[in-house]
Amino acid sequence: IAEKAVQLDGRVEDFLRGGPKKLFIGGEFVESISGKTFETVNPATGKVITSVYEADKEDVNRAVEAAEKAFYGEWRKVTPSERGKMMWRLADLLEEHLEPLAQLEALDNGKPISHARAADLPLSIDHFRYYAGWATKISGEVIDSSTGKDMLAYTRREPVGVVGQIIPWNFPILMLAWKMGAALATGNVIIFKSAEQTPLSALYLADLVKQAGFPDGVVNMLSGYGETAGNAMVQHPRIRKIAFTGSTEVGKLIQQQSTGNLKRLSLELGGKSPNIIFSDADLSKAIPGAMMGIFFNQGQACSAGSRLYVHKKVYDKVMAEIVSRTSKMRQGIGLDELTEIGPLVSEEQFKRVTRYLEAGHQAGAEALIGGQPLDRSGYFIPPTIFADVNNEMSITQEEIFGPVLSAMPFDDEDDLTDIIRQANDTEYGLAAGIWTTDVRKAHKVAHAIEAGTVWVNDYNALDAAIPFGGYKQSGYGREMGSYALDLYTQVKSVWVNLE
Ligand code: TXE
Repeated sequence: IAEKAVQLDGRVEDFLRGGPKKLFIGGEFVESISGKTFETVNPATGKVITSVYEADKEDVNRAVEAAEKAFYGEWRKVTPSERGKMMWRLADLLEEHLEPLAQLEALDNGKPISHARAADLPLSIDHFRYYAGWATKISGEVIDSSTGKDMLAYTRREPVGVVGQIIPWNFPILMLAWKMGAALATGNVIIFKSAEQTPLSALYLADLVKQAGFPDGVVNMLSGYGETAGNAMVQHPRIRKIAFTGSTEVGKLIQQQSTGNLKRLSLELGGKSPNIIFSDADLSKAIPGAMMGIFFNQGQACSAGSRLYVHKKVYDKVMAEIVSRTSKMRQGIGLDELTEIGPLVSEEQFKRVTRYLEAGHQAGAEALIGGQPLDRSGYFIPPTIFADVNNEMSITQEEIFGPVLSAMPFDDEDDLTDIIRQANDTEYGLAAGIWTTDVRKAHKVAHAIEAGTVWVNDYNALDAAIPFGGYKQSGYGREMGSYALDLYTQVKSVWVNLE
């Protein structure tokens, strides 16, 4: 157990001082129209950090007005190059404010501060810089037509307009960057809603958006609940697109609720990703890779490698080593620099994961380590490894979203059919890992796996340039890389009769 908190940065203290944190609409920090607020809780202690204004339908309407005003006004006049510069400036500001933002993530989400400093923030900064570069590279084509007339036909890639972005609580700043980067580079205006569990870092960042020089109304930040503010965004006829990351359940709801207004959707949903260790793998890499695959961010990652398949020849050795290393992981409050695994984000998640632990025990799975919530304040679930599991159990089929690994040996690695079948035996298809030194096997399995990302001899590698998204019920649309530009542009064909 690690427990010594870092000294809070003065900027975090300033930010948290005073009354409830305000919404950011039309370039101003404003109270919600209803005046309602909600509290945000430190998951390491269960105590309230502060409260924030709660956006509702009326606030969404107000944000849409502000966004449209920007879209048809000031934002139009900003050149692509200037847009890119603003995004780069925002990235620079994020870099300057890396420490307070990392601290807010650790405080509000519970994640280890060392991870927020080394992963969440640097990846977010890179993301804005990557898309800043795209701002000047959005182009159409000139296409020869066969109409027989003298025609000039060309395409333009135009922004969608007012886009809604709804994110979860597991990577508050990083998910914000994933959403905003491509949308801003392509000239859209944004209504953004953070998750109700983790509203703070987005509101801190709102001030940086202002400093970076974006015209008022280009970025609007709402804090609020899914059923109210989120739903109002989904139903709003003048929000032309929703980009959502969250549960498959809510993804389906959003699809149903937006049929009436035919919104464009991109959905990045849950996962139950397989991680496969073949007997020829370099185990010195595969073992820490499998652990990081499941325990990173307390298992609260859509890509978590929650199903571990290990070839029977090395199964006992691998499991013994994983258990031994797991027993040495330091669990504690996110604000301690030595913490490797923090609390879960909320009491609700804590209860949910606890129920899965019970389901695992009841189904006859053996907990090699962990298996019971920690008896202390805060929402701590220890890293848990279940063995003797099969593909029928709920713990191997459903997304647990906690530090809970299900491990299974597999028999045949010459004929790959069976392990591929097992890996694909899920309704999800977000990611997968393969550990082997055999190139042929690596590519054969990578091609056969039904998932949007496959890592070979690595896990959880991310880069703003490499697309990410789901197969099957893990959603559709690709964020990151050039692919995300398609989510935020629409193509117009212009015909000019030259005769
Ligand atoms: O997610 P929700 P929750 C999974 C994970 C987790 C479970 C529940 O398995 O245990 O979902 O988490 C907004 N209209 N993932 O309940 O509800 C909500 O306000 C519009 C996987 O926190 O999906 C928040 O901003 N928006 C996942 C966001 O959706 C709505 C990450 C996510 O919340 C809404 C998070 C509605 N009707 C959870 N209802 C991943 N794949 O990364 C809720 N929201």
